[in-house]
Amino acid sequence: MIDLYTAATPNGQKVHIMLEECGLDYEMHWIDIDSGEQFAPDFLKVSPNNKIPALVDHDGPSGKISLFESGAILLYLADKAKKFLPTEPNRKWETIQWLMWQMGGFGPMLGQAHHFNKYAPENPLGPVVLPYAQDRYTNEAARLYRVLDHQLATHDWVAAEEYTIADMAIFPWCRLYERQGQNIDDFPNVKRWFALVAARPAVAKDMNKLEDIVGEWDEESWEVSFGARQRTQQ
Ligand SMILES: N[C@@H](CCC(=O)N[C@@H](CS)C(=O)NCC(=O)O)C(=O)O
Repeated sequence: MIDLYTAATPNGQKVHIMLEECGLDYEMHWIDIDSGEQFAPDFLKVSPNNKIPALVDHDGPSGKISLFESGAILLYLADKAKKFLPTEPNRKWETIQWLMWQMGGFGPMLGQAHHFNKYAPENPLGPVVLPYAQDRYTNEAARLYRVLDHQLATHDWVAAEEYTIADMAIFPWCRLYERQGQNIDDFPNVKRWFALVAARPAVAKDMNKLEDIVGEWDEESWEVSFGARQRTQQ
């Protein structure tokens, strides 16, 4: 049995999709990251970085195991289920390469684009800084979408000529393209691939579930996510 600690965000959604795709036995525990539940001592024991997703597998290969970081969790589940990570070495490493591209670039940069376009207070450091940050991350997000679009121009799936954990990691970030300052029509291959992934029953099931879980965002949520609460932790 697997306990998954998660929220309705792209990093959580990657793991929801993988668990559904693999048909593994799991229970979801929703962590309200807007109200600060990620700072609860019991959650920090599983996820010392105060972030979802985190997972506890009571039936791991060497007994109970607990993991944080969505990329590590996807690799763990692929290894456990023997699914969605090819075994042929070139295809396996190509998949891991695109997974790392998402973990190190596509996720963090799109996250910054989202932050400066939606959450940053007006001109926090002076009149020039906010537009600079918005441009910097919106442009970098567009560059990364172009890299993905180029890859998908000649491939049905992101890596290894099959549906893998790389697709699952990248897909949820593309849902929020508007908040990242992007127009999906600028990336027609991404658009085609997105529809292909979204049509999978496991993915559609998760997207329906997430629609019911959109939380309220207020000043306190901002403080929890970006303010003093983050700096006083640990
Ligand atoms: N690199 C981490 C990023 C996880 C992450 O940023 N989680 C966010 C939600 S998408 C979170 O839990 N934020 C709460 C906080 O920072 O306090 C992963 O891929 O698991």
